[in-house]
Amino acid sequence: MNTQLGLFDSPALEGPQQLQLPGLALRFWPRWSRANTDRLSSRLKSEVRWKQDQISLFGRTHPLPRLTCWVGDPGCSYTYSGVANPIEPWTPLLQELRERVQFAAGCLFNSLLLNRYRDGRDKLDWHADDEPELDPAAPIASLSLGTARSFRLKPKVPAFHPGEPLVYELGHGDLLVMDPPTQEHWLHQVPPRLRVKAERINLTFRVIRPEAIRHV
Ligand SMILES: O=C(O)CCC(=O)C(=O)O
Repeated sequence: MNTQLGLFDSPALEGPQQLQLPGLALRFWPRWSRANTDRLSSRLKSEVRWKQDQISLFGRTHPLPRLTCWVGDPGCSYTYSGVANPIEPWTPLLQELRERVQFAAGCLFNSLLLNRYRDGRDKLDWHADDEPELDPAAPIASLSLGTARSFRLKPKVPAFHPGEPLVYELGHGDLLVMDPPTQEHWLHQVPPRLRVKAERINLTFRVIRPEAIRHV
């Protein structure tokens, strides 16, 4: 299939692999985006307005260990780790990605958080995407591009899944959808991998609750 942007030649047509555990529901399409993912990564690197946030920990300020960008429909602002994010508009490329991910996930998304891990030192600590402005009834769809990194999940209550965290090695073009009530009961992280020298970009499509949308 050729699109206006020519970035998707053969989107995966097979159904997702599904995993259900207490409080957790995942859908996973390995290599969901098969063609031109290198071009897609390089366009995202150059077209997205990446920013370096600072976080406060124990009274000291540190750079967030990754670059980020928050994209959304008007009024869809988002604050996490005490960082309020300016809303960037959808570019044609991000809009095309949104439409394709919506089709796979079966949900209309109004916002997107992009994370850019410059190398294996960049990381994301244990957390759930359960901030009050996010719609808890909507899935979160995560598209990975670039070098593979481990994505780990563990329950908030260990008895749900005793033992080691679940691990997905999220590689180039993989799509992982976290369905409700995963954010309510499970945490996830991207741990550091010091031997990794290459970049990874991750896009998480989200739904801001209508009541939380600020009309200006
Ligand atoms: O980089 C990833 O795979 C996960 C991103 C994520 O969990 C988040 O932005 O909350």
